[in-house]
Amino acid sequence: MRNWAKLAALVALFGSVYGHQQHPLGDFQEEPETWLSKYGPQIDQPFSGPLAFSHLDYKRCLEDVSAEFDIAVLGLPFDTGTSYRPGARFGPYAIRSGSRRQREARGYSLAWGNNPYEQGSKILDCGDVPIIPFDNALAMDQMEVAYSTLLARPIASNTSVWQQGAALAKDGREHPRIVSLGGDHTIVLPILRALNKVYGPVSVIHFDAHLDTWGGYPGTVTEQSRITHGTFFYIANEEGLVANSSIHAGIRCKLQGLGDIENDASVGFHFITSDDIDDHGVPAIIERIRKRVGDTPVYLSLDIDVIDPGLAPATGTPEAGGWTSREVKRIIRGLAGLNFVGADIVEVAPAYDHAEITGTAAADIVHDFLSMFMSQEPPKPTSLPGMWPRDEL
Ligand SMILES: [Mn+2]
Repeated sequence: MRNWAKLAALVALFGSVYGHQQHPLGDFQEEPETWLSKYGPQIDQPFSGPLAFSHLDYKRCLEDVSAEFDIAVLGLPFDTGTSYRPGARFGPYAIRSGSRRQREARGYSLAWGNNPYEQGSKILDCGDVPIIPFDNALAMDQMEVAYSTLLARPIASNTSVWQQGAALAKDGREHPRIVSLGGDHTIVLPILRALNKVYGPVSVIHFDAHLDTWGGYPGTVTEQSRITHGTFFYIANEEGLVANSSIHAGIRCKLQGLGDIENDASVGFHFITSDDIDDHGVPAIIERIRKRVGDTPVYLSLDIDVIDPGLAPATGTPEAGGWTSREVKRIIRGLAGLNFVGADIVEVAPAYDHAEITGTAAADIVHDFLSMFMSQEPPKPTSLPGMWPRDEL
């Protein structure tokens, strides 16, 4: 055993002397190569980096008055106005997470024929409003103040793609536009209050399975408890914020009765049911919406539950029999050129998601909102080499 131990010690000694390259005395070892010199910038991959919408610049715009933008993406993580499943306070996180495969360098879509990030407008992720989750009255005020704060900022670009913006505003100047990431649908009330100060009453294009024009839920006896994700349009109408040229799209919820529809009309809405897409098709739905709102200032609010729960399960009040994401995307393309003053996507509650289905769909629709804001008219059918010619459709 002693001989074996000696042999092992000798092998170890030779290994330590001859196993490594020797440097002559006086030959200083070179500095190791840096990441930058060898591999270049520390890029964010789709699955890495800080979480901003589509890897946009992220600034805390509410406090950073130097932040410049024409279009702000703003999170409103509020979910204490929901009647069934809570959890939409995580919606802004889920939508940003779902957007990670989107970026400026790969923003061109065939369907739109444009890249919204390369149209000359500065789009910025302005972070989230720090909304109190313990006091809804306070939360409403925080959301209104935050939205008004960003609306009041000067626009960033000299050459705006939104030529009609200044003409719509009461003060005759162009204001930034905000794409809001909810949050439950209640967030639209403070948003409409803020928009009203700049534009007056606006028409609403409302994608949703539900009307959201109910006067109140049973037992809501205080003023604050009247304000919920199913009643905010009723309150908004009481306050004169909604123009009588508004329209719902995708309605299929159950009602208390036809009185709900009469009430809905009194709040200022016409409506398109989910079945209408089978009976009339996408082009007729687009035409109906465009005719209804005309050239008024328009706010677009999209509840993710307009999409079938099979394709967007993570939401507060799912309803079977909805539209597909593709159908909704086609309708949105047909709305380009209307006088949009803002848009939102709400009711994404990722705790109920599977494989990020809902977050991915919502992020894709936000990309459509940006393209819609950038386009003066719906995209024309294109004919590209290798593409199925349009006249054969
Ligand atoms: Mn809703």
